[in-house]
Amino acid sequence: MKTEILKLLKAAPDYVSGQELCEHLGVSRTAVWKVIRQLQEDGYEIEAKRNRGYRLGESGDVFTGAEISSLLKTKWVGRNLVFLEQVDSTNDEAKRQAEKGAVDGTLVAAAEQSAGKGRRGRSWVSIKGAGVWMSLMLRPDFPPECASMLTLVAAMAVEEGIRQVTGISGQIKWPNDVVIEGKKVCGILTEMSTEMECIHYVVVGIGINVGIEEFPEEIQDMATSLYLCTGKRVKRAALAAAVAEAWELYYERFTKTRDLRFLMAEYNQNLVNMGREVRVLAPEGEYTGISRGINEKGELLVETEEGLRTVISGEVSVRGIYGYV
Ligand code: BT5
Repeated sequence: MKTEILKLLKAAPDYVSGQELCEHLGVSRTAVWKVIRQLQEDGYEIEAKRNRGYRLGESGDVFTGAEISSLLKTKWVGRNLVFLEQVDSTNDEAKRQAEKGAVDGTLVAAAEQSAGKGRRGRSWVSIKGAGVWMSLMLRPDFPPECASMLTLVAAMAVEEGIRQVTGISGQIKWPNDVVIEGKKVCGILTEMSTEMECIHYVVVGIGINVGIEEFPEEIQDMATSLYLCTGKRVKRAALAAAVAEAWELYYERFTKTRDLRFLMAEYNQNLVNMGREVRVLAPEGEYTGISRGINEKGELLVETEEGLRTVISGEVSVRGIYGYV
């Protein structure tokens, strides 16, 4: 009901009468009033005027399930939305939801993570109220070897979402970072549960630094936020909704071919190290070469003195010669 009332208030050019809301939703005036109070507590400015009704004012950065839902224009992604003020990790919560039988496309978002995760046991700084910390849970019918490509699909969706909301173009640092001005603004963590060569479910976790003003010293040189880049306050719910929409479009195309042919050119245009010398840190050793972009399987092609090498995501990191990018 909260989302419904929010949608009605947003759609109205002026006041919406209490009566109208009651009739539309088939509930009492007291029930409507209670929801209005909750919305005000969430941070919405709602003016209540006798004989006229309710009017929504200019609201700040409200990040709640109802706000995200009221903005979502997707067909199936995020239609089941789990929003939490605080959680250990949205990826872990998405897995718990999956185990409980949640539907394909479930979106888990939180205002704060107490144990945000990066790859290989690394931690992810997830300051309260300052980022989009969210995970998509999917139940695809393609084989497990296709799942690593989802990280690349997500990076493109994030880049698209950021562009729509801020007007700024980010770049992609293969395989799982989105960067702006050479610094990491978003990290992606894809995890999956498989059952006999089939995917039981996949969780694609997305962390976008939105309002962070200062990072811990260890990552200060490599991390940035949309606020630090633009000097403007970005609304997290609008960004989350834009990323989910872009994700749905890209993902539906991906599932048709199960490869990245449709996205390769666009992806390579956005690749931060394209045509530049990179350092590949692989478990078997380190080597350098020129980044030549991804192939249709999402692998990175690196031209070395011994010839073209194919880098598979997972265990490797790719760095610039002099630093992170
Ligand atoms: C990642 O790992 O970049 C994946 C991050 C995924 C985070 C999302 S948030 C929602 C969902 N729930 C989770 O628990 N996780 C996902 P990796 O490539 O391993 O990078 C991790 C490294 O990035 C750390 O070791 C730090 O050096 C750096 N780092 C940590 N927090 C950061 C931040 N907020 N911004 C930029 N860099 C950060």
